Amino acid sequence: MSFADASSYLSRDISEVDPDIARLLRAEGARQAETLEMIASENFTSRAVMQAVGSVLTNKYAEGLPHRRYYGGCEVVDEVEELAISRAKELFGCEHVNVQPHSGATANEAAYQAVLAPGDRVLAMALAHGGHLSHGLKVNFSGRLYDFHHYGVRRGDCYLDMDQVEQMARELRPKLIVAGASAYPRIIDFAAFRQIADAVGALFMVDMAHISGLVAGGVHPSPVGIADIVTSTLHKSLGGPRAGMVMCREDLGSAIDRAVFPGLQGGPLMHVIAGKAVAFSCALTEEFRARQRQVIANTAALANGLVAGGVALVTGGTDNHLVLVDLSATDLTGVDAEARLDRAGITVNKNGIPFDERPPTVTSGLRIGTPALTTRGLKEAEMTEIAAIISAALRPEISDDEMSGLRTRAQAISHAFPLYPTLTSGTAIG
Ligand code: DSN
Repeated sequence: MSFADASSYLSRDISEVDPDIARLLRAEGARQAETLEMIASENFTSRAVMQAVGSVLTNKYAEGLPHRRYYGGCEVVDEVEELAISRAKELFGCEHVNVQPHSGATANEAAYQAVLAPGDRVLAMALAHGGHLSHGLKVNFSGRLYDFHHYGVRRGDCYLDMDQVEQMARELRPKLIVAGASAYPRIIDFAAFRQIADAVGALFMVDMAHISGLVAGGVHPSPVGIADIVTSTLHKSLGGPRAGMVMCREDLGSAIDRAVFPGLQGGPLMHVIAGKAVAFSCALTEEFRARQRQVIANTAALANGLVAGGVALVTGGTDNHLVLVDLSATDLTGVDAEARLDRAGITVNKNGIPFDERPPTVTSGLRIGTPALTTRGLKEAEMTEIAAIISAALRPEISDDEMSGLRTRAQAISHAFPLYPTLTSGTAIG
């Protein structure tokens, strides 16, 4: 192959090399821009993060830790990972952090592997009450390897049942207690969990994936310094690249590092670690903290508007970045409601609610979050209008004409807040 051929192979634009994928990137960019993205675990990351993730670092192998690698040529990526580590420590105030986990589930796997042996007993929140599959679902690695037991929320008000947590902890004497949720609209009292863990001699871990942006922004109590181990993703409320991380006490650091590599992963994704460093640096700014305050204000406005529109919410409201709509008293299922909002131009996900009588593939709930739209610049007034659109879309009788009127209203909002106006190709580079 001549140099000219190599240069052409390396430099051609994706639209030339792979028009199919190029078309789909443009289509997804348009979909994200044209609709109102309200999946509570999603966000819009910055062009700067996407530039790091789309960078030459994707070419580099760097198994090991900074200055202790199994490959040559790591002097630059060592600096990248050191920056990610020092910024994460500054942002969350943790003693030790491993920034290599590819995902939140892998971060949790590393945490378990560091402190548990297969068969050890763990107490965590039930998925059906808002927990996460990597917190011991039977078909997940966690439920297959470890002896998970689950606490939930109270039947009356659907707040976390700390009496049940304490009672189960005293009966079961778990080695580890896990707090953290993917569909819980209220503040989690980490100090109360710590007291229970101490009373029964358990380690305490928090998976703060959903709320890590709120924690970084100072609008949700931090579990760092309370829990022995804190795991997170980067791409939810924190707004970084799709990835995970583990923070812990200094004395657990080497066990966590060994669990990540060589325990679970091979080469770290250095391009994504660069994206994490960029995201941490953005999260250290006042602009980011103001945005997290706006997330809370926006979710409160959304909740108030939905309740005013006759929509029932699990716990009656929210303290954080999401609401959980309770459809159990209506004929609508979660599946129907998700489809209706899709037609109205609003993207959400069906979600089980506590004590749901419908199966997880159907559900009686919707989870609706505000981080992505807050990043896009929407404020309380738009949230009130969105709540009105959602309330109307969920009414028992709605005609096609009315639905298309709702879609026009949703589109008016999305057009007023352009997303990535300079990224028409759907990519950050070129
Ligand atoms: N699937 C994510 C969520 O939507 O909450 C959690 O991994």
